[in-house]
Amino acid sequence: MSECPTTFFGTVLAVQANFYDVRADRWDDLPPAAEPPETPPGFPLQNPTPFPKRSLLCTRRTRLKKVGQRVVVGDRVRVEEADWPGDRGAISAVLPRETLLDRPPVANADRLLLVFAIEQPSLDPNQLSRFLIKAESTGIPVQLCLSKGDLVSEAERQDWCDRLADWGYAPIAISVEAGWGVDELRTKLSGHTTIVSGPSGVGKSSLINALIPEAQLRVARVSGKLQRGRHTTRHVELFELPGGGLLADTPGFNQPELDCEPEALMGYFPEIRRARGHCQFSDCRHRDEPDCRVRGDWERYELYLEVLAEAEAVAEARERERQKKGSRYKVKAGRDGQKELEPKLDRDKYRRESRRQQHQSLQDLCAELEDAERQEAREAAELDRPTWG
Ligand SMILES: Nc1nc2c(ncn2[C@@H]2O[C@H](COP(=O)(O)OP(=O)(O)OP(=O)(O)O)[C@@H](O)[C@H]2O)c(=O)[nH]1
Ligand SMILES: [Mg+2]
Ligand SMILES: [Zn+2]
Repeated sequence: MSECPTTFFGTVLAVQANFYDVRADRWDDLPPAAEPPETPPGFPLQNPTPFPKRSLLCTRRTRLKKVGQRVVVGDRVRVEEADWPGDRGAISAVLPRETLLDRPPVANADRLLLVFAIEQPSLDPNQLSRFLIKAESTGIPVQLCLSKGDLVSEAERQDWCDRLADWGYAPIAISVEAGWGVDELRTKLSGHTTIVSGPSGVGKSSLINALIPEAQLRVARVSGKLQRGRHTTRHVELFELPGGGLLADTPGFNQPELDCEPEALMGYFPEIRRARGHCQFSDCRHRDEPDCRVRGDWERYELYLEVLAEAEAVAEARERERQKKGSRYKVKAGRDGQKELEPKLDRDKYRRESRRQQHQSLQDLCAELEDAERQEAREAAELDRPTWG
């Protein structure tokens, strides 16, 4: 197969240990190894793979490992030394990411599909709101889906849809069991890279199986008093939608951790985004500022105040920690005029210490400083990019 491309661009669909399943982006570049292997009549393939073959199992070049370049599901990558018959290739570069979700790690998603069951487990508006805030904080457009619609009356479904419309969302109600709503959702997701998320047991995997029968994801009965799922899904993988587009199932979780900045929070409420033009103050938190017109008569206003107070408490704690760290180090001018942090030393204690001890404690402090810097870099990186989950 000399005409096979040995270098191509593709998308990482799954990651298992140090192997990456990479799907080539363009079919027409690919080898005409299009014929399925001959099988004797009467012996159909057990698991027929689609032809022409389009994905390869790849490793990551050592150079990428050395510079700490991670490769995650959804990454667009360059593959070299593609060996099509041997099903091997090597990822040599990762293209810049459009988006990056942290937990689970997925790159380049442009849709978040938030699935909540109306019953089993019953829909908790507070929990849904927290998921929505978290989803909004990623900056990726959110589509809401109300699942297990067959378990309630049409009137109850409509009530939920109306209520969520007041919040600013346009949910799609579905029933995988009864088979309705799924087509509408398929049309919405076509051409997008979508992360399916939501609490455990709401039917995420069942929905993906309905959209993509080949996915054959495991589903499990919800159980116990809380009607929780069993966290059946444990790793992330992208599946191709028949009409184009990619879909990732994710493990369900029940309480998203909210760690957003207080001033960013209002941007995560459609109700506030809608009404912001009416508030005359540019830096208003819409709480007790006199004459604020955003404050008031919408359903989730109390929840907004509650989450705002939480976010402020987290921000204050973070600031206190930063100041504490700051007071342990002083800024001094380095040899090349650059500012450097130097640990402040307790003078009396310092004088009493032997040279060996001094050396030791400085080493400790340096290590501490390095740790603090690493932690700060981690925190900065975390704040810079969206996190989910
Ligand atoms: N009545 C009804 N049950 C459903 C529907 N969709 C899924 N279920 C059931 O809900 C249970 C949980 O479904 P899963 O698809 O495993 O849920 P999940 O969200 O993937 O759960 P985790 O992987 O734990 O996060 C299973 O017993 C499904 O059969 C539906 O439309 N109607
Ligand atoms: Mg699942
Ligand atoms: Zn205001």
